[in-house]
Amino acid sequence: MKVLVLGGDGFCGWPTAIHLSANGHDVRIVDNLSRRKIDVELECESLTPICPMGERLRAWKEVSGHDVTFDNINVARNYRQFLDLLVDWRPDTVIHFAEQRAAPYSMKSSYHKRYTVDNNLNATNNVLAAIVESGLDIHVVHLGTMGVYGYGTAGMKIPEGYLKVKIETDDGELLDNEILYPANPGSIYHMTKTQDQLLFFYYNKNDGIRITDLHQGIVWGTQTEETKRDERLINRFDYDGDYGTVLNRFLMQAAIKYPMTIHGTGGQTRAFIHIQDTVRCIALAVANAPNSGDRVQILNQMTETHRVRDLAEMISAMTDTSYEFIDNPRNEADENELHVANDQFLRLGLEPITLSNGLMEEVTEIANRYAHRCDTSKIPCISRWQS
Ligand code: NAD
Ligand code: USQ
Repeated sequence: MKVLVLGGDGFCGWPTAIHLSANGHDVRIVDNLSRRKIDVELECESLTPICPMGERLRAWKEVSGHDVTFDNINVARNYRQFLDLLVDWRPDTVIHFAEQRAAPYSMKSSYHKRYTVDNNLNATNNVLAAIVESGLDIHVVHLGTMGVYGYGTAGMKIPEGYLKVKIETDDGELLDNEILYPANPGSIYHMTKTQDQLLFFYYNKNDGIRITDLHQGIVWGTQTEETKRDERLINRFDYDGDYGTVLNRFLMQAAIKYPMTIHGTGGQTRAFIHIQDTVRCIALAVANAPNSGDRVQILNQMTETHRVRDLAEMISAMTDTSYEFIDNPRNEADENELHVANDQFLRLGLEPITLSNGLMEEVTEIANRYAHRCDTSKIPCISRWQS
């Protein structure tokens, strides 16, 4: 299959691109390298030494024999260039990772709010409008987030995208219906993902575009089978207060004996998935496209849920590192339960990597190995949700 990977230079996009290439797909990457430019803005780099795109692709050709090509296009801005690429190359599938993905970054200032909304919504709308204009029957696989649901459970497991409801008619009759699960975003970034859902709903209804929206939990880990094959293929690892996600931050903090930074009471429960499972899930989604006429297919891409303070306790016991409860810079519930349905990926054959069998390897292989590259002044989360 011909697969176009938008955002293929990023943390999830790069390992996905070479995983699909290893599986025999013809892969082409589109990225505007905005994430690398944000590193310059934030004066912080990936803990792991990531290579420039050209070197990554040469290394992949050397170790695998496969060609993956790269186009530097801003999908949110360069509509014509993107449309021309679709028409010339005629991909079967477009995987859309090309969005600003950090909640704290999206909340730093009005500039960051406006950039995130502008970039994410225009990128998604341009992808969909260009597919319609191309006249091609392309399957879109989008990386959404568990955060579109909020993190409550209303006494039941969060279903996969759609909520069964009963509607009372004026005659008092009860009708069964299914609606998109009510959106409940917790940051400007998460809000853009709830808006993406409406764009998908509309273009699917009006133009019949086949769409899979993957509501992904927090990704942890760094390496996959493919990125481990050569040092030049190494994946990025964010640990700073804006882009670092909680579990990877705690692992890195443990490696340098920096007290783990628990926000508030640490009673926040979140969904997690290892990066190796992310790339497997996306390969499964590519292979299992919806049929023409199907509604948007939504899958919850997560494998386990954990409370933030339990993660800190687990890592503390493993590594003998302390933790601290600090004022929460975010506006979020202190404590929540979270139960999530993920039956569709399990049915498709996903065998999850759990924290218990992957954590120690991550500490020793990545966090300890590159600890000397850490700038500890970049660890605190200074982006506040409310002034
Ligand atoms: P990332 O920032 O590492 O990668 C995103 C890539 O997209 C970057 O390489 C960036 O340069 C590119 N990009 C952004 N805007 C673009 C544009 N307008 N045109 C072209 N390229 C553009 O983020 P990631 O962690 O790989 O996340 C990828 C996707 O997965 C995001 O949409 C994110 O919302 C979603 N997701 C990530 C996580 C996580 O824990 N990392 C969890 C759930 C969902
Ligand atoms: N947290 C801490 N200490 C830290 C960092 C974070 O206690 O040092 C807490 C946060 O306050 C929050 C939780 O950990 O309660 C998760 O924060 P996070 O930064 O790991 O995750 P989040 O901001 O939700 O965003 C990440 C990705 C985003 C993705 C989302 C999936 O950056 O792209 O959409 O996870 S989910 O959380 O399921 O919505």
